[in-house]
Amino acid sequence: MNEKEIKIISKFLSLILRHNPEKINLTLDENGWVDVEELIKKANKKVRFSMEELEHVVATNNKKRFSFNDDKTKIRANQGHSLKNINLEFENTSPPDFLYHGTVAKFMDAIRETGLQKMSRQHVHLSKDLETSIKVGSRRGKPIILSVRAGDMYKKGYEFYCSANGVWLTDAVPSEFIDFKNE
Ligand code: HQG
Repeated sequence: MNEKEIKIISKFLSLILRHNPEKINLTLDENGWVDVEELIKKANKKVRFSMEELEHVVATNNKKRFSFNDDKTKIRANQGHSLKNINLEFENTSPPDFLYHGTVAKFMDAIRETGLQKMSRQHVHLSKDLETSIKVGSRRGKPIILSVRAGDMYKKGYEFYCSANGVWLTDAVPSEFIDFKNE
């Protein structure tokens, strides 16, 4: 498999495991898992891959987007779902004092007004390092990096989760906890 083929499979997995399993007539269980054999079989009409190729995509994915269960009979996306009612069994965890969010200028008025909202995802996504947040923001244009006083939020009772691939998640960030000085 070359990089291009790996990317096609990875994008397809994101679509199926986060957003639209019905596209290939699959349903995720309540914790977001699907049976690997069934996935490979049902994906076949759209994107063809073997178990070995799937293992390769999971292992090399730049953001560790997917995980197998222990015996590799099931697979799920680690975060990023737009599907509702998927319980990824996150545990409320104390975050670093500061987390970062990369965005772009056109959203700033709304963010000032309503804070960070989860929009179409299940959570607001935050990064522990600036570099990652710059990459996330750059997907949409010239990045603006906001720092979030996550430690203060946690002390006030807001919940934080760290996904299997190290993305910090929370329900919403009120603007009082956002440091706007970096824009
Ligand atoms: C913005 C990718 C208006 C927010 C990335 C962002 C990340 C608001 C956009 C992961 C807003 C939502 C997540 C408000 C936030 N009003 N706009 N109140 N609050 N926004 O893609 O954080 O490749 O859902 O700033 O690398 O950009 O999918 O979130 O620009 O890790 O694995 O609304 O997605 O990873 O966009 O990215 P997204 P995100 P994957």
